[in-house]
Amino acid sequence: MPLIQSYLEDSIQRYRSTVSMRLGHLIEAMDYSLGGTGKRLRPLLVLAAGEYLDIPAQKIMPAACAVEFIHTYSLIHDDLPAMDDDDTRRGKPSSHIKFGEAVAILTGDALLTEAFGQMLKLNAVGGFKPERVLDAVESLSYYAGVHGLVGGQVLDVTTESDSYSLPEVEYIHIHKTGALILCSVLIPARLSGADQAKVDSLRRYGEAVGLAFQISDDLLDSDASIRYSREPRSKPKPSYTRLMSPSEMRGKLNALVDTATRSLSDEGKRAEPLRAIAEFIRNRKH
Ligand code: GRG
Repeated sequence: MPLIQSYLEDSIQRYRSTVSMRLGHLIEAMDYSLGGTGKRLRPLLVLAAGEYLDIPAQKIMPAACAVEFIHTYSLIHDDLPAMDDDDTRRGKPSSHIKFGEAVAILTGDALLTEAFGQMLKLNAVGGFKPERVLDAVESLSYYAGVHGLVGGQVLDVTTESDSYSLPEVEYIHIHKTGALILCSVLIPARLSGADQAKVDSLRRYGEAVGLAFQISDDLLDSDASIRYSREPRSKPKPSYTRLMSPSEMRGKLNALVDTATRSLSDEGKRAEPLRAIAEFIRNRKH
Protein backbone atom coordinates (compact mmCIF):
# COMPACT_ATOMS: atom_id res chain seq x y z
CA MET A 1 0.00 0.00 0.00
CA PRO A 2 2.74 2.62 0.78
CA LEU A 3 4.37 1.66 -2.52
CA ILE A 4 1.13 2.28 -4.40
CA GLN A 5 0.49 5.50 -2.52
CA SER A 6 3.93 6.91 -3.22
CA TYR A 7 3.80 5.90 -6.90
CA LEU A 8 0.43 7.66 -7.29
CA GLU A 9 1.74 10.75 -5.48
CA ASP A 10 4.88 10.83 -7.63
CA SER A 11 2.78 10.53 -10.79
CA ILE A 12 0.61 13.46 -9.72
CA GLN A 13 3.73 15.43 -8.89
CA ARG A 14 5.09 14.76 -12.39
CA TYR A 15 1.87 16.05 -13.98
CA ARG A 16 2.03 19.09 -11.72
CA SER A 17 5.57 19.89 -12.74
CA THR A 18 5.03 19.37 -16.46
CA VAL A 19 1.71 21.14 -17.18
CA SER A 20 1.04 24.83 -17.42
CA MET A 21 0.30 26.43 -14.05
CA ARG A 22 -3.10 27.36 -15.50
CA LEU A 23 -4.00 23.64 -15.30
CA GLY A 24 -3.18 23.35 -11.63
CA HIS A 25 -6.85 22.84 -10.76
CA LEU A 26 -7.09 19.82 -13.09
CA ILE A 27 -4.14 18.16 -11.36
CA GLU A 28 -5.59 19.13 -7.98
CA ALA A 29 -8.90 17.50 -8.95
CA MET A 30 -7.12 14.31 -10.10
CA ASP A 31 -5.16 14.22 -6.85
CA TYR A 32 -8.30 14.92 -4.80
CA SER A 33 -10.30 12.02 -6.24
CA LEU A 34 -7.40 9.58 -6.10
CA GLY A 35 -7.08 10.39 -2.40
CA GLY A 36 -9.44 9.79 0.51
CA THR A 37 -10.43 6.37 1.74
CA GLY A 38 -9.75 4.33 -1.43
CA LYS A 39 -8.83 0.73 -0.61
CA ARG A 40 -6.53 0.39 -3.67
CA LEU A 41 -8.00 -3.06 -4.29
CA ARG A 42 -7.25 -3.11 -8.02
CA PRO A 43 -3.60 -1.97 -7.81
CA LEU A 44 -3.10 -4.43 -4.94
CA LEU A 45 -4.42 -7.16 -7.24
CA VAL A 46 -1.93 -6.13 -9.94
CA LEU A 47 0.94 -6.43 -7.44
CA ALA A 48 -0.41 -9.70 -5.99
CA ALA A 49 -0.75 -11.26 -9.46
CA GLY A 50 2.75 -9.93 -10.15
CA GLU A 51 4.05 -11.77 -7.08
CA TYR A 52 2.25 -14.93 -8.25
CA LEU A 53 4.11 -14.65 -11.55
CA ASP A 54 7.42 -13.64 -9.99
CA ILE A 55 7.34 -10.05 -11.29
CA PRO A 56 8.89 -7.52 -8.86
CA ALA A 57 6.40 -4.86 -7.73
CA GLN A 58 8.61 -1.98 -8.94
CA LYS A 59 8.37 -3.24 -12.51
CA ILE A 60 4.58 -3.22 -12.69
CA MET A 61 3.79 -0.07 -10.72
CA PRO A 62 2.66 1.79 -13.88
CA ALA A 63 0.01 -0.91 -14.45
CA ALA A 64 -1.10 -0.70 -10.80
CA CYS A 65 -1.40 3.06 -11.22
CA ALA A 66 -3.31 2.68 -14.52
CA VAL A 67 -6.05 0.48 -13.04
CA GLU A 68 -6.47 2.86 -10.10
CA PHE A 69 -6.73 5.80 -12.53
CA ILE A 70 -9.46 4.00 -14.47
CA HIS A 71 -11.31 2.97 -11.33
CA THR A 72 -11.15 6.53 -10.00
CA TYR A 73 -12.42 8.02 -13.28
CA SER A 74 -15.34 5.57 -13.15
CA LEU A 75 -16.18 6.64 -9.59
CA ILE A 76 -16.07 10.35 -10.56
CA HIS A 77 -18.38 9.79 -13.53
CA ASP A 78 -20.66 7.42 -11.60
CA ASP A 79 -21.21 10.12 -8.95
CA LEU A 80 -22.40 12.72 -11.48
CA PRO A 81 -26.04 13.84 -11.39
CA ALA A 82 -26.64 12.10 -14.75
CA MET A 83 -25.60 8.78 -13.22
CA ASP A 84 -25.78 7.83 -9.54
CA ASP A 85 -25.88 11.40 -8.25
CA ASP A 86 -23.75 10.90 -5.15
CA ASP A 87 -22.57 13.89 -3.14
CA THR A 88 -19.85 12.02 -1.27
CA ARG A 89 -17.11 9.64 -2.30
CA ARG A 90 -14.14 8.21 -0.44
CA GLY A 91 -15.21 9.99 2.72
CA LYS A 92 -15.42 13.51 1.26
CA PRO A 93 -17.45 15.58 -1.21
CA SER A 94 -17.59 14.03 -4.70
CA SER A 95 -15.50 15.60 -7.45
CA HIS A 96 -18.43 17.47 -9.05
CA ILE A 97 -19.49 18.89 -5.67
CA LYS A 98 -15.98 20.16 -5.02
CA PHE A 99 -14.94 21.27 -8.53
CA GLY A 100 -18.19 21.53 -10.52
CA GLU A 101 -19.55 19.13 -13.12
CA ALA A 102 -17.46 20.24 -16.08
CA VAL A 103 -14.14 19.86 -14.27
CA ALA A 104 -15.29 16.55 -12.74
CA ILE A 105 -16.14 15.13 -16.18
CA LEU A 106 -12.80 16.30 -17.55
CA THR A 107 -10.92 14.98 -14.52
CA GLY A 108 -12.41 11.56 -15.22
CA ASP A 109 -11.46 11.93 -18.89
CA ALA A 110 -7.90 12.89 -17.91
CA LEU A 111 -7.51 9.89 -15.58
CA LEU A 112 -8.86 7.51 -18.24
CA THR A 113 -6.53 8.88 -20.90
CA GLU A 114 -3.48 9.07 -18.64
CA ALA A 115 -4.07 5.44 -17.60
CA PHE A 116 -2.98 4.43 -21.09
CA GLY A 117 -0.01 6.79 -20.85
CA GLN A 118 0.96 4.99 -17.64
CA MET A 119 0.73 1.61 -19.38
CA LEU A 120 3.18 2.80 -22.01
CA LYS A 121 5.74 3.41 -19.24
CA LEU A 122 5.89 -0.35 -18.65
CA ASN A 123 8.59 -0.64 -21.28
CA ALA A 124 10.91 1.97 -19.76
CA VAL A 125 10.07 1.34 -16.08
CA GLY A 126 9.58 -2.43 -16.13
CA GLY A 127 11.68 -3.46 -19.09
CA PHE A 128 8.75 -5.34 -20.65
CA LYS A 129 9.03 -5.88 -24.38
CA PRO A 130 6.84 -3.52 -26.46
CA GLU A 131 4.74 -6.43 -27.79
CA ARG A 132 3.98 -7.57 -24.22
CA VAL A 133 3.04 -4.01 -23.26
CA LEU A 134 0.68 -3.91 -26.24
CA ASP A 135 -0.91 -7.20 -25.07
CA ALA A 136 -1.50 -5.65 -21.65
CA VAL A 137 -2.89 -2.45 -23.18
CA GLU A 138 -5.25 -4.58 -25.28
CA SER A 139 -6.57 -6.25 -22.10
CA LEU A 140 -7.03 -2.92 -20.35
CA SER A 141 -8.95 -1.36 -23.22
CA TYR A 142 -11.08 -4.51 -23.59
CA TYR A 143 -12.09 -4.77 -19.93
CA ALA A 144 -12.42 -1.03 -19.31
CA GLY A 145 -14.42 -0.37 -22.46
CA VAL A 146 -17.46 -1.63 -24.32
CA HIS A 147 -16.87 -5.25 -23.34
CA GLY A 148 -16.39 -4.48 -19.66
CA LEU A 149 -16.75 -1.52 -17.32
CA VAL A 150 -18.42 0.95 -19.69
CA GLY A 151 -20.72 -1.68 -21.20
CA GLY A 152 -21.79 -2.83 -17.73
CA GLN A 153 -22.40 0.72 -16.58
CA VAL A 154 -24.50 1.47 -19.67
CA LEU A 155 -26.70 -1.52 -18.90
CA ASP A 156 -26.87 -0.52 -15.25
CA VAL A 157 -28.07 3.02 -15.96
CA THR A 158 -30.35 2.22 -18.90
CA THR A 159 -32.07 -0.98 -17.76
CA GLU A 160 -35.25 -0.15 -15.89
CA SER A 161 -37.09 -3.07 -14.39
CA ASP A 162 -39.16 -3.83 -11.34
CA SER A 163 -38.00 -7.44 -11.36
CA TYR A 164 -34.43 -8.04 -12.44
CA SER A 165 -33.55 -11.68 -12.97
CA LEU A 166 -30.40 -13.18 -11.47
CA PRO A 167 -28.72 -13.56 -14.90
CA GLU A 168 -29.46 -9.88 -15.66
CA VAL A 169 -28.02 -8.73 -12.34
CA GLU A 170 -24.95 -10.94 -12.73
CA TYR A 171 -24.33 -9.85 -16.31
CA ILE A 172 -24.28 -6.21 -15.20
CA HIS A 173 -22.03 -6.88 -12.20
CA ILE A 174 -19.61 -9.10 -14.09
CA HIS A 175 -19.06 -6.22 -16.51
CA LYS A 176 -19.49 -3.10 -14.37
CA THR A 177 -17.52 -4.29 -11.34
CA GLY A 178 -15.90 -7.60 -12.22
CA ALA A 179 -14.19 -6.68 -15.50
CA LEU A 180 -11.65 -4.23 -14.07
CA ILE A 181 -10.91 -6.60 -11.18
CA LEU A 182 -10.34 -9.50 -13.58
CA CYS A 183 -8.23 -7.24 -15.78
CA SER A 184 -6.05 -6.29 -12.80
CA VAL A 185 -4.88 -9.91 -12.45
CA LEU A 186 -4.65 -10.57 -16.19
CA ILE A 187 -2.40 -7.60 -16.99
CA PRO A 188 0.65 -9.10 -15.19
CA ALA A 189 -0.02 -12.38 -17.02
CA ARG A 190 -0.02 -10.61 -20.38
CA LEU A 191 3.12 -8.66 -19.46
CA SER A 192 5.04 -11.76 -18.46
CA GLY A 193 3.73 -14.06 -21.20
CA ALA A 194 2.65 -16.53 -18.50
CA ASP A 195 1.85 -20.12 -19.53
CA GLN A 196 -1.77 -21.08 -20.19
CA ALA A 197 -2.21 -22.94 -16.89
CA LYS A 198 -1.24 -19.81 -14.92
CA VAL A 199 -3.45 -17.57 -17.08
CA ASP A 200 -6.38 -19.96 -16.56
CA SER A 201 -5.91 -20.02 -12.79
CA LEU A 202 -5.69 -16.21 -12.68
CA ARG A 203 -8.79 -15.92 -14.85
CA ARG A 204 -10.78 -18.24 -12.55
CA TYR A 205 -9.50 -16.30 -9.54
CA GLY A 206 -10.27 -12.88 -11.09
CA GLU A 207 -13.77 -13.82 -12.22
CA ALA A 208 -14.62 -15.22 -8.80
CA VAL A 209 -13.25 -12.32 -6.73
CA GLY A 210 -14.82 -9.79 -9.13
CA LEU A 211 -18.30 -11.09 -8.46
CA ALA A 212 -17.53 -11.77 -4.78
CA PHE A 213 -16.50 -8.14 -4.39
CA GLN A 214 -19.83 -6.91 -5.76
CA ILE A 215 -21.76 -9.22 -3.42
CA SER A 216 -19.69 -8.03 -0.46
CA ASP A 217 -20.45 -4.46 -1.55
CA ASP A 218 -24.20 -5.17 -1.73
CA LEU A 219 -24.05 -6.83 1.71
CA LEU A 220 -22.42 -3.72 3.17
CA ASP A 221 -24.76 -1.28 1.43
CA SER A 222 -28.23 -1.33 2.92
CA ASP A 223 -29.40 0.90 0.02
CA ALA A 224 -27.95 -1.37 -2.67
CA SER A 225 -31.31 -2.17 -4.22
CA ILE A 226 -32.65 1.39 -4.61
CA ARG A 227 -31.74 3.91 -7.26
CA TYR A 228 -31.93 7.32 -5.62
CA SER A 229 -30.63 9.53 -8.35
CA ARG A 230 -33.19 9.69 -11.10
CA GLU A 231 -36.89 10.37 -11.06
CA PRO A 232 -39.05 8.72 -9.95
CA ARG A 233 -36.93 8.29 -6.86
CA SER A 234 -36.61 4.91 -5.18
CA LYS A 235 -36.60 2.92 -8.42
CA PRO A 236 -35.22 -0.59 -8.07
CA LYS A 237 -31.69 -1.08 -9.27
CA PRO A 238 -29.97 -4.28 -10.28
CA SER A 239 -28.66 -5.76 -7.06
CA TYR A 240 -28.33 -9.12 -5.35
CA THR A 241 -30.23 -7.63 -2.42
CA ARG A 242 -33.46 -7.79 -4.46
CA LEU A 243 -33.02 -11.45 -5.33
CA MET A 244 -31.40 -13.10 -2.34
CA SER A 245 -31.57 -13.00 1.42
CA PRO A 246 -28.44 -11.79 3.25
CA SER A 247 -27.63 -15.38 4.25
CA GLU A 248 -27.97 -16.56 0.63
CA MET A 249 -25.71 -13.71 -0.44
CA ARG A 250 -23.20 -14.66 2.27
CA GLY A 251 -23.31 -18.28 1.03
CA LYS A 252 -22.63 -17.21 -2.55
CA LEU A 253 -19.83 -14.89 -1.43
CA ASN A 254 -18.18 -17.73 0.51
CA ALA A 255 -18.50 -20.11 -2.45
CA LEU A 256 -16.92 -17.57 -4.82
CA VAL A 257 -14.01 -16.86 -2.44
CA ASP A 258 -13.48 -20.63 -2.07
CA THR A 259 -13.44 -20.98 -5.86
CA ALA A 260 -10.90 -18.16 -6.08
CA THR A 261 -8.54 -19.66 -3.51
CA ARG A 262 -8.96 -23.19 -4.92
CA SER A 263 -7.89 -21.96 -8.34
CA LEU A 264 -4.50 -21.11 -6.78
CA SER A 265 -4.26 -24.27 -4.71
CA ASP A 266 -1.07 -25.65 -6.25
CA GLU A 267 0.86 -22.46 -6.11
CA GLY A 268 2.25 -22.23 -2.55
CA LYS A 269 3.78 -19.08 -1.12
CA ARG A 270 3.69 -17.00 -4.28
CA ALA A 271 -0.12 -17.11 -4.19
CA GLU A 272 -0.37 -15.81 -0.62
CA PRO A 273 -1.08 -12.14 -1.48
CA LEU A 274 -3.87 -13.20 -3.89
CA ARG A 275 -5.32 -15.50 -1.19
CA ALA A 276 -5.13 -12.71 1.38
CA ILE A 277 -7.07 -10.35 -0.92
CA ALA A 278 -9.77 -12.99 -1.50
CA GLU A 279 -10.09 -13.43 2.29
CA PHE A 280 -10.25 -9.65 2.73
CA ILE A 281 -13.22 -9.61 0.34
CA ARG A 282 -14.89 -12.45 2.27
CA ASN A 283 -14.52 -10.63 5.61
CA ARG A 284 -14.53 -6.94 4.69
CA LYS A 285 -16.37 -4.47 6.92
CA HIS A 286 -15.83 -1.39 4.74
C1 GRG B 1 -18.86 5.54 -15.09
C2 GRG B 1 -18.02 3.88 -16.79
C3 GRG B 1 -18.49 4.17 -15.42
C4 GRG B 1 -18.58 3.14 -14.55
C5 GRG B 1 -18.95 3.28 -13.14
C6 GRG B 1 -17.54 2.31 -10.36
C7 GRG B 1 -18.86 2.12 -11.01
C8 GRG B 1 -18.93 1.93 -12.48
C9 GRG B 1 -19.94 2.22 -10.27
C10 GRG B 1 -19.86 2.53 -8.81
C11 GRG B 1 -21.07 1.94 -8.21
C12 GRG B 1 -20.67 0.90 -7.23
C13 GRG B 1 -20.70 1.28 -5.81
C14 GRG B 1 -20.34 -0.32 -7.64
C15 GRG B 1 -20.01 -1.40 -6.70
C16 GRG B 1 -18.62 -1.88 -6.76
C17 GRG B 1 -17.65 -0.78 -6.69
C18 GRG B 1 -17.00 -0.45 -7.97
C19 GRG B 1 -17.41 -0.17 -5.53
C20 GRG B 1 -16.41 0.89 -5.37
O1 GRG B 1 -15.13 0.31 -5.40
P1 GRG B 1 -14.20 0.25 -4.10
O2 GRG B 1 -15.00 -0.18 -2.90
O3 GRG B 1 -13.86 1.78 -3.94
O4 GRG B 1 -13.00 -0.54 -4.43
P2 GRG B 1 -12.55 2.45 -3.29
O5 GRG B 1 -12.95 3.87 -3.01
O6 GRG B 1 -12.18 1.69 -2.06
O7 GRG B 1 -11.48 2.37 -4.34
